[in-house]
Amino acid sequence: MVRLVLFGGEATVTLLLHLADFNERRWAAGFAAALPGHRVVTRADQYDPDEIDYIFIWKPKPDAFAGLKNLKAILSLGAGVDALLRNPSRPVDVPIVRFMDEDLQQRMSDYVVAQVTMHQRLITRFRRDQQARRWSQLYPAPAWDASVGIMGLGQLGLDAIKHLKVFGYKLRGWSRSAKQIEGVEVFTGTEQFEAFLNGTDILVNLLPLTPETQGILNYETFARLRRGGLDGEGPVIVNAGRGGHQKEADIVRALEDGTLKAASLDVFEVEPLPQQSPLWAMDNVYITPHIAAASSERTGVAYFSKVIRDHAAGQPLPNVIDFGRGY
Ligand code: NDP
Ligand code: OXD
Repeated sequence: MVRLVLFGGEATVTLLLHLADFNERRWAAGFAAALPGHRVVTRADQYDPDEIDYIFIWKPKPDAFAGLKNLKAILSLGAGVDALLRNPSRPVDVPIVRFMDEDLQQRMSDYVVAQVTMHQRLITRFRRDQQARRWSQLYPAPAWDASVGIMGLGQLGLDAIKHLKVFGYKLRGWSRSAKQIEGVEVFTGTEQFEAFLNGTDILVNLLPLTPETQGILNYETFARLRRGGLDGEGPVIVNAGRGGHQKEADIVRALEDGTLKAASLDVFEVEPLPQQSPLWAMDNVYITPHIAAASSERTGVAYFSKVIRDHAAGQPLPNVIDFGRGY
């Protein structure tokens, strides 16, 4: 049995799982196997809230943290922590560790590459032709004529850039702090946002949801994108950040009046996307149900078991959220 030293004495730690939309029992079994000698409980089990050292969480209920007075860290199954930061019962001084690994990056880059190549190859146009049984030859311009703008140059944005580069796209990126990325034209902060948009045909959102980025995918933003790119099939947006980034009424309006030519949306203001949403029926909208990049059970258990073991042995926590920045 592994025995861990916790704050000077030997102790067994207790991990509580609080997961929605994921198989809580299976993750718990994974953690129990990876943390021998420690206690792993789910919300369905009997436990004393005072004994919970760590909570592993996704889609927290409003009272998720009620009674958890001795928490040492909040472990987020998601890379995005906006829902955790908004949770009314969250103890505000307990550090949040978010998930991030190569597997998650690769999944997101798979999604981004699939959407970007689909739009650059004018699939929306050829689908319209197919529906009309129309044989209309148009040869899509090569990748280097298409300008892809990535909002958010963090763990996911940088990985997407790495993968898109291979295809030859003209790449630009936008972030809060200045950066130099080889082969990418980088824009910084609100003052350079318009210039970033002006040269973008395919706008990919990989920002975290914060008060500053809420609603950033709005009509004004769309109207600033480059017109006429992608053989007249641009501009296009791809949103894999959060639904709170997009104003869906603005997306519908922009698609209807031609300000946008197409949209790939993985996230929505309300999830599941309500039946009455007009987005469902628009043929230039490509909907996926928040599946762009799921956290892997295998690598997630390995990652957080190590976080717990290391932290219990006195090591610092990795990937801790900066409460001031909100991500
Ligand atoms: P990171 O924290 O690594 O990177 C965030 C990036 O956004 C940074 O480059 C940061 O700038 C930039 N940024 C933040 N605020 C602003 C701002 N106000 N203006 C300009 N740039 C800003 O995040 P990740 O790449 O790991 O993840 C991004 C998001 O992807 C997550 O928060 C989550 O919401 C979403 N996601 C979605 C998934 C899905 O399945 N749809 C799966 C996983 C994540 P700087 O570099 O200067 O700090
Ligand atoms: C995440 C997500 O934040 O899946 O990891 O949305």
